[in-house]
Amino acid sequence: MNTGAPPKRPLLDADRPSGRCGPCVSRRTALGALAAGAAALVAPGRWGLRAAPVRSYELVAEPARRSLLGARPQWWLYNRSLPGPVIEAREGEVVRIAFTNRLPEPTNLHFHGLHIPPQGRADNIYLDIPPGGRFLYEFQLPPGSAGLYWYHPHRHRLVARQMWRGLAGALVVRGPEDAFPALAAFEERIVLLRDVALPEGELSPHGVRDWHKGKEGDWVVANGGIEPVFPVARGGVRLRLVNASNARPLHLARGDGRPLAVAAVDGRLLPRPRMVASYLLPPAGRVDLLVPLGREEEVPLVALRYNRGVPAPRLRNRFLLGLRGEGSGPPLPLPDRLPAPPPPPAPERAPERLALSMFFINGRSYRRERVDVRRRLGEVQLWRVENVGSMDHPFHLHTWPFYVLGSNRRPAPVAGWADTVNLRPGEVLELLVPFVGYTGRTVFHCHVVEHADRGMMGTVEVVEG
Ligand SMILES: [Cu+2]
Repeated sequence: MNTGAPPKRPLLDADRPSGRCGPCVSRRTALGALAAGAAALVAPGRWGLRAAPVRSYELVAEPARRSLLGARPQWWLYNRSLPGPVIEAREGEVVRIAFTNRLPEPTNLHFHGLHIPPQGRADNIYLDIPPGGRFLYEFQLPPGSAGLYWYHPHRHRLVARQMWRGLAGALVVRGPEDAFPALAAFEERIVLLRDVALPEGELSPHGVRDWHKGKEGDWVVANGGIEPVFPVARGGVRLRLVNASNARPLHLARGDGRPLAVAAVDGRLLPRPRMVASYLLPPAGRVDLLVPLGREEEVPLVALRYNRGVPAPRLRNRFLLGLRGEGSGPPLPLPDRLPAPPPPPAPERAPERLALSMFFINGRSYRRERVDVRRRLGEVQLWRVENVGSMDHPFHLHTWPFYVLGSNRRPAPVAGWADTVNLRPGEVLELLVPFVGYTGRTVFHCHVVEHADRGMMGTVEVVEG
């Protein structure tokens, strides 16, 4: 059983994520090692692979100036890029990320949505990588994990400010589903969306009310640009969107009034494209849209108004991005079915009830040393999550994707696999959570990251059965 224990091999200075860099490898040497790593093989994995190829990346979190909306604000970025670079690997491969913190405060990485160990060198949110520190992340992508994910900081109490300053990037896992012909025919475009506010040319600092409501901006940036238009050469595009906003849900629709074809939620395919008039993409959520396009056809993607229960700054750009057909053939047909992962088996125990309200889950504020939910490896559990507060709270569980069964509200969210679901005030959601694959401790929380930083988070621990 893989419990996420770190591999027993010398790795940069990763065992000592401290600012004091004793046997620190120089940047040049590290880069050389990474280049060599691209062809390296690791020991046999838990899936009986004889050897797994390694995908190596280097990520540096650091302050950087970058132009936007006529200003040149100071951001905190990965590799000085807005958004951070796309991390891409295949199921079964090992992802190795040499991470350096050049921020003036501690940070770490969370791999949002990935089913990988919640400890060791994988999705370990308890790491505290100080200024000047380095860490080598390393994890193997399990079978069935193909999909769209993203990475961002998860150092408790510092997440909201670090994300607001720009730290986020997409992560895509390739798998057999990507070769499914009716899907593979579509061109792919990964777009990370987030809102910003640049009063006086700099990112606005968090104010008291921002911690209460969650911080929102008045512009939405798409892959670092305002209202980009993407050419589509193949007769259609699989538009893969990440909402990397701190708090703003994006109420997506086509600007031409036609329905959206939703092919995947949180990176996981649906059994067939679902046609909807609009789609609410909560903070941290992902959605794959299929957009067939004829030659010279243009499809705008817009954000409709949405009331999440608190006053929000009005968006200055309702137009988020455009798609322009530049292919020579006719628009692609929508697939009539997709290779969706099957639902989990029925639950084994009485439901776990979680009540969400401002800064609390079940009336308690987060404490790192307290375990709120303890489960045995292999159990499938029904979670009944209720929003007893007065504003929307998007709920996220690390490590174990869940299956949305239903809601007491209409329209109900798309039933199926997810890792982040929005709850309206008064809404009760039923989720099936299979605690499979890994033991260990991690968190569930509201993904209005200001709320999580202020304690709206709990701990789940999965122990050997
Ligand atoms: Cu919240």
